[in-house]
Order: sequence, then structure tokens, then C-alpha cells
Amino acid sequence: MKIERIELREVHLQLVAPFETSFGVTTGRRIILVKVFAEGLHGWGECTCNEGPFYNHEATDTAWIVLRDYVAPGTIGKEINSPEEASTLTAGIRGNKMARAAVETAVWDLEARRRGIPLWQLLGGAQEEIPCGVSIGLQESDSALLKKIETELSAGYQRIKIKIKPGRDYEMTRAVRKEFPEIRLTVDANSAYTLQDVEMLRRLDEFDLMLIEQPLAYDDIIDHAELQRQISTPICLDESILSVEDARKALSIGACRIINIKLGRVGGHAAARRIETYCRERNVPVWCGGMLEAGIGRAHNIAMSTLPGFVMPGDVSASKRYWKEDLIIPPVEVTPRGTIIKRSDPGIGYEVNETRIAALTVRNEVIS
Ligand code: OSB
Ligand code: MG
Repeated sequence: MKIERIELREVHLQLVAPFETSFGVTTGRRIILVKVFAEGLHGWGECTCNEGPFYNHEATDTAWIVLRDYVAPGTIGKEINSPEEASTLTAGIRGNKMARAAVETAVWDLEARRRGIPLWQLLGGAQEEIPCGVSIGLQESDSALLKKIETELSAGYQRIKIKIKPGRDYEMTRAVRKEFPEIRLTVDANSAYTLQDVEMLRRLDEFDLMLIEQPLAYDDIIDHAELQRQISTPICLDESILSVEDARKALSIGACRIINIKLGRVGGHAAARRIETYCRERNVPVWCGGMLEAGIGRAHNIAMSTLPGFVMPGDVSASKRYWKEDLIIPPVEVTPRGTIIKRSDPGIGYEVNETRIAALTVRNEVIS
């Protein structure tokens, strides 16, 4: 197969509620969608970078340039025998994996549609139902947070993740644990701490957390290994893991015991599956992280989460938690037991609402 042309679109979508982390507040998304064309068919991908370079180095505007000037020209017109080869074509690009993953994941969707099978099947996914958790941003007050958690638990979600940052950590987590003594609970610091904070981080051991996500620097594994020696709560790395090589190194020095896999951060389905396999063979649990994706990115996350190594509830939740109306039909829905049931339609398994996408598009460009 040869990709003949790639269409980029930027769409603007308001979140139903602001989402606050240790690195900032997001009220609306500026999302790049990618549509790849070959053999009279097409596939869809979503670039999962944030608006600004605060989660990692990528941002909507820089990703647009990397996609337009490097990823798309490097992909178009080249013969590939499988979707795995899509990322080989752009392997010369350093970093910018979210931009590269947008095209890579679109090629997987296209290949699945070409074969008339669902993407999860093409990837080798097996799980029928995906266990779901929610990621809850920092709230105005502890009582607002407790209320939010109550709502998500009533919806059936199997695991609650709360965001922490210096000054909003020990006491807040204690309040949550006191109110909900039995729930599966995790915390995510998005790199807000250093080894100077080891005392507070060790006190979080009191709360029987499933894991603490990326407490230290976004590009670190050495200090995480030191921290893991000093706390009993399992460390889960997010920002630090960009490849299976990173996973191997982090696990070999004991920097984490669990890995969060995000399609964009690692460069697409092929890399995500390599990490999943590496971890599964070593009994290291993985789960699917989220980047406040709209429907196309969400559908790709669901397909990936059917792989057998995804044994912990992911940050893959219902469309309505994010958007008044999603970009796919039907929206992603979660069962009362806190699962998403995979779909059997070809490709990502959801219909892309092109009318709605057209209405929300602020710029588009076709590269051929
Ligand atoms: O660290 O997991 C993270 C959102 C944006 C950037 C980073 C993260 C997150 C989330 C939200 O936690 C997960 C989601 O609901 O999509
Ligand atoms: Mg995280």
C-alpha cells in the first residue's frame, strides 16, 4: 500500500469542565486530526499533544508543522507492506512522537478498513470488555473533589485517579481515602516533585494507593529508582517512557513497577504493542493513559486496550465526561460495571462525524 495524500485539520472543542493538573489548566482543546488516503480508502488518526509544551515538548502548532513538513512528506508515495512500516518511514525524526503517531495510527485504521476487520483484531487484541477508570483534575476544594469522586463511582468506574501537586497532596489524599476506604485509588503528580520531597511521598504509603504516577522529572528514571527504593507504593511511569527501550531501562533499574502506555507519547500502535508485550512477558502491568482525546483518539485507545497486557483500568472513559457532543457516532459509552465493550465495525469501530468535524475546523491543509 502507498499513502497517496494526507489531510490535516485543526478542530476546536470545548471541554464540559476545565481540567487542571500540576502543569496547568485546560478549558478547551485544539486538536489536529489526520486523514490518510490510499487505494480509494481512508483512515483516521488524532494527534494527542496538548495545546502548549507543558506535558511534553509537543504542542498543537509545532505538531502541525512537523506533520505538514516532515511526517506527511516522509510518508506519502512510499510503498509499505504493513502498518508497522509507517513509523519506519519517519524514524529519522527525533522526538515529536505524537505528531508521528497521528499518521501511524491513521494507517492502522486504514489497513483494518482495507481488510474489513476491526482494528483491535488487526492489533491482536483479545479482551471483550475494557476496565475503565477516571482521571479527575485538581478541584477548588477537597469537598468538591469528594463530590466528583462520588459521581464517578456511581457511574460505575472501577478506579479513581486524582491529580496532586505540592501543597495539594497528603491532606487531600487522606481526605479521599477517609471518605472512600475501599476504592481503587491512584495519584498522578505529572512530574511536580523532586527527591527533596521523599518524606511526603513516603507518607502517601499510608493510603494503600494502587500506584503513584510520574512523581519526579518528566525525563528521569534514575531518581525514580531511588524513590522506589524508599517507598512501598508502586511507581508508575508516564512521561518518562517513550519506547520499549525506555521501558527496559526503567524496569531494569527498578524505576517503576507499572507502566502507563499512551499511543501518542510512544509513537503509535506498533511501539505501544512492543511495550505491552515486553511488560506482559515480565508480569509488569500496563494500562492505557489518556490525553483528553476526542472520539478518534479515544477509539484508538480502546482498540489498544484490548491487548492482553492491559490488566489495570485505564484513563479511557465516556465521551460525555469531556464533550457535549463527540466527533464519533455513537459516542464512547461506559457500562454500569465500568467497562467499555469493544465494537465489531471495521477500523476504529466508530463512525467519524465528518459534518461535525467540518463545522469545528479552523484550518485544514492537504499534502499530496
Ligand atoms: O498525565 O495522564 C496524564 C491529561 C493531559 C495530560 C496528561 C495527563 C492527562 C490525564 C487525563 O490524566 C486523562 C484523560 O482523561 O484523558
Ligand atoms: Mg499521567
